[in-house]
Amino acid sequence: MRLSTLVMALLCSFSVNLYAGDLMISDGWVRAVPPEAPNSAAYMKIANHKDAAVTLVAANSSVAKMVQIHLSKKEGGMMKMEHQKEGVAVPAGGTLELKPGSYHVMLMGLKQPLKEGDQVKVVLKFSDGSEKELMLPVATSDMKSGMSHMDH
Ligand SMILES: [Cu+2]
Repeated sequence: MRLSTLVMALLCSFSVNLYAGDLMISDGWVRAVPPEAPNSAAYMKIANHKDAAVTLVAANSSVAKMVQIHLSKKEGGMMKMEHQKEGVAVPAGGTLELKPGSYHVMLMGLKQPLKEGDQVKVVLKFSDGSEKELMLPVATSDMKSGMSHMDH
């Protein structure tokens, strides 16, 4: 009995350490745009290691006047973007992928040009009160689609 209590305690502390991150963000990038472009978007994968769903409720960035979470969808043959006012849930144990043609963090009213090689700070806010501050590289969608042109 004593031993199993000890083992339980060890297991618990182990899992607390292992999942201290809870939300893991990877493969983040921001789309490079021409200098006159008013908007861009940030993409990333958000893995939720908690046993409860967490919602990405908001985001902000110093490079844009306004930041919204959008979903691109096809409607009547046209691509349309829909503001996700309630945020987007990341299921327990699941991953939310923000990618071109789907969910994205919309950077609206850019205050500066975004060119390849730049770094952009983006802060994500979640329903559990946590925030993630990211430094994301600016890249072209070509580089990220797996069809990069390596000939130059
Ligand atoms: Cu958008």
